[in-house]
Amino acid sequence: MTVYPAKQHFAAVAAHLGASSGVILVNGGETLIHPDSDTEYIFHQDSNFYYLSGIAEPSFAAAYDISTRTAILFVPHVSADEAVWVGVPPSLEEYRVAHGFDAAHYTNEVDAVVSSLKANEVFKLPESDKLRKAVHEARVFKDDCEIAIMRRANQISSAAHTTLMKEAKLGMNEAELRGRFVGLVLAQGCSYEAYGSIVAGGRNAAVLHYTKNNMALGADDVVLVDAGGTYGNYASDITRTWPVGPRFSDKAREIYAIVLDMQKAVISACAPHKQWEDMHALAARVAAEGLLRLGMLTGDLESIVENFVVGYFMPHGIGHLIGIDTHDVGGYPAGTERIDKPGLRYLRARRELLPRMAFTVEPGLYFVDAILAEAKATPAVAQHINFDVVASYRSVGGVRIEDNIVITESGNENLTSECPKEIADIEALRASAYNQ
Ligand SMILES: [Mn+2]
Repeated sequence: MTVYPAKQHFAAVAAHLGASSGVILVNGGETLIHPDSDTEYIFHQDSNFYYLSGIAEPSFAAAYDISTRTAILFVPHVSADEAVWVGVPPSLEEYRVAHGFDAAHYTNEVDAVVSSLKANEVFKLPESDKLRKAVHEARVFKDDCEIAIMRRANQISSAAHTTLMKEAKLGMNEAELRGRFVGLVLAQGCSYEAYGSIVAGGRNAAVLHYTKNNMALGADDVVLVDAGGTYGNYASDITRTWPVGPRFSDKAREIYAIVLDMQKAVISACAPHKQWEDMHALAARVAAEGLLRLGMLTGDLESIVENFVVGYFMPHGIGHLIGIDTHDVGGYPAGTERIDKPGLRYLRARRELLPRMAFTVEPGLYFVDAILAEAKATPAVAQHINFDVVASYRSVGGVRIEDNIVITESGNENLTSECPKEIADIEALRASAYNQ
C-alpha cells in the first residue's frame, strides 16, 4: 500500500513558509451533529489537514518540527465504551506506520509534546494566515501520489458518465440519473459525490447551479450532467451534455460542436507559462467565431471580443483549480484581483500555469433569459447579437463540456480522456441505450 506523502507535504509547506525553524501545528475536523439530534453530518475532513496527514477521520491533530523534519501524529483516544459503537481502532504505532509519521501520541498530549520541542515559533491553523497561505500554495502543486489518486477519481467518474449515456432513456427523471451516478462511483470506492451533482434536462441547463434534479427528461432535450466522485479525498469534476434521444437535434448539435471546439482549443493551449485568463479569452474567441458562423452574432470579430459579447452566453469562468477540493485553493495568489467583465468576473483562478497544477477546462454556452435581457439593454453588446436567431436556439438550454487536466513540463495530461465527448461516440452510446 502506498503511504500518502503527508511528511513531504509538511516539507513543501515549510518551504513556502520560508522558515528554517519552528513548529507547524494543525487540527483535523470534528464530527458535527444536526441541531437537537444525535445524527451526525457526513464527515468531511478539513482539506488542509488531510493534505498534511492523509487522515480522513475526525478529531486528529498533527505537528511538524521544521528544523529536525520530524512529523508527529496525534490520535484521539477511543475508550472501551466508545469502541462498542465505532470498533477497536488501530494502535498508535499502526497509525504512525500507515501514515508515514515519525512519532504518534494521543491528542491529550498535544500541548506537552509541542512545548517539549522548544520551538521559537508555533505556526498554527486556523489562527495563522501565513501558514494558511503556505499550505494553500503547496496544495496547488500535485505530487505523483496525488496525481495517481486524481487519475483514479477521474477513471471511476468517467466510467459512471459513460454508463449514464449507455443507459438513460426518454422519460427518466433527472433524479434517477443522479442516483445511478452516485451508486456507480460509490461502488468503485469513492467516498461521496464531490459536490451536489447537476443533472439538468432541456431548459434546466440554463440554470448554472441547478440542483433540484427532479424533472423528467424530454424527447427533444439535451441533458447536462455535471458530476464527479471523491476518491481518496480527491475530487473529480466532469460535465457531459448529450441528447435524451438517440441523436442531437440540429440546433443542439451546432451549439455542442462550438463548445467542443472551445474546449479542444483550450486543452491544446494549456502548457507551462500560459496565463489562465488567456485560456478564458481563447475560449471566448473560438465561441465568437462559431456563433458568427451560425448568424447568432453579427459584425466585427474584434469588436465582439472587445465588448465581451460571449460573456453573455458563457457567464462563468473557463475552469478552476481542482484537488482535495472541487474548487481548490490558490486560484488568486496574494495581490491578484478579479477582472470585472462579463464572463471573467467569475473566473476562479488568475495565475501562470505551471507543471503539476490541476485544472478543470469547462467551456459552455447557455441561453439564460435574464442575461440575454441584460445584453439587449447594453447597446455595445446588443449591436452584435441577432436575438431572433438566439430565440431559435433557446430550447437547447445550455451545453457544457468539462475535463480535468494536469499541467506537465510539455503541455498537459487529460485525466478524463476516457469519458466520451465526440458527437459520433456519444450518439453511438445513446443509440445503444434504445437498442437493448
Ligand atoms: Mn467545475
